[in-house]
Amino acid sequence: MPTNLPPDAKDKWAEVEATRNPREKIQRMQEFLSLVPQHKGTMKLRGRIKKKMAVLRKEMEERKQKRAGRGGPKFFIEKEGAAQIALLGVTNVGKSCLLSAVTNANVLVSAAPYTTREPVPAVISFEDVQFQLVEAPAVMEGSADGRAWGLQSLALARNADGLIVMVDLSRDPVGQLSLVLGELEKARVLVNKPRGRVDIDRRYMGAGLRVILTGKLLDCTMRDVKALLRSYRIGDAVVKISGEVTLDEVEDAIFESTTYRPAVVVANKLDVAGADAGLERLEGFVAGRVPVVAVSCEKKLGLERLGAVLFSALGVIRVYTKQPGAREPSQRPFTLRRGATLADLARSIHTDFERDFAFARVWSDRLVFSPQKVGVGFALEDGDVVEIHVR
Ligand SMILES: Nc1nc2c(ncn2[C@@H]2O[C@H](COP(=O)(O)OP(=O)(O)OP(=O)(O)O)[C@@H](O)[C@H]2O)c(=O)[nH]1
Ligand SMILES: [Mg+2]
Repeated sequence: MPTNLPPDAKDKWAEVEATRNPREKIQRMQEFLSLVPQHKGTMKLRGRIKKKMAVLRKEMEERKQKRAGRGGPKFFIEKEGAAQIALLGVTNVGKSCLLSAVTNANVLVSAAPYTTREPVPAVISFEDVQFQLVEAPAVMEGSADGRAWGLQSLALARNADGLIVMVDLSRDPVGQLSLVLGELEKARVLVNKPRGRVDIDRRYMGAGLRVILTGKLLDCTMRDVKALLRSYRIGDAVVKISGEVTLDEVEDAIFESTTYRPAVVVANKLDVAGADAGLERLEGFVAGRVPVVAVSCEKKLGLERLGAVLFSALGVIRVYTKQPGAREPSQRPFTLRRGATLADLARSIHTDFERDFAFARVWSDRLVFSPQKVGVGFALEDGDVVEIHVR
């Protein structure tokens, strides 16, 4: 639905974007809200701006606490391993129990609600790769509006490479999943690949406006897009549009971009009576949109499948490098994302490697001739053995 904002509201938003100081930014946002007409088309927008203001307020509070030496809550956990996975769910579904079952993290499992109040990082292994699993404090109704530590948990999800949403099969798993997905959506995190996406990268003054269209505009022309951006005084930016996108979606991206995070639903407490019926309802609701893994963390049932499902959902591939002339490849793989090329591999080994790259030899069962001599654009797959030759 179009927001049909009046020009003075759009001008005000340009002011918001230009303001760096958080206190002033909140003030400008408040002014912006007072200029937004109250109708159905602006309802979502108003909600989102209020959320943004809540995030800014929390961040200011956090900084104040840090200065006072009281530590304060953690929004980010430094990444380790092939990917960082945020473990989310309402309270008491067994998130800590999963950590204690599959990692060596020292966490408290308890029947009391809201036991975990700070993010807990841990390491989970699958074959020869390691992922970082971070238990987020419980998500609840209102998390995205700043209730309790909700904003931290959602920031964790936004910053992670993938998500596990855990539900308890003995207590309305569909309701729990909808609640968590709803809060994620309010925080602009989607678990299903959107049809298209818009990225607005604001640049310095005088840089000009460049719109790069690799997808398709569904209900408008390039001229409409530029006119819309200009009406918000966005004159210096690189705007990338891929997939299929509507003009409303471009307008949406002006306020905040949406992120997509691959997710796996872990359905816990399979051991409890009635869990089977819960699982059936859950699978009906999910309808194949994301993988569902049924487990019992307490009885250690079904957990052996988790690593492989995460590995495939995250699109991780392993590549083993070999020194020219060596007989065996390295034991420890480089981990990359599906679709990565030799250029990506070379870059992740060393920046010089990409510059000096001459050719590579790749060993794989999928190749007709193995080893095959290939160039820098060659698309790698899981299990490839690669020997890079430099100039
Ligand atoms: N029957 C059964 N109980 C479980 C299972 N996994 C966890 N529990 C119980 O569920 C309760 C909550 O477990 P936690 O792991 O602390 O839950 P959490 O999701 O980390 O909860 P908070 O951190 O408090 O939000 C505990 O009493 C666990 O013993 C399971 O597979 N089966
Ligand atoms: Mg916990």
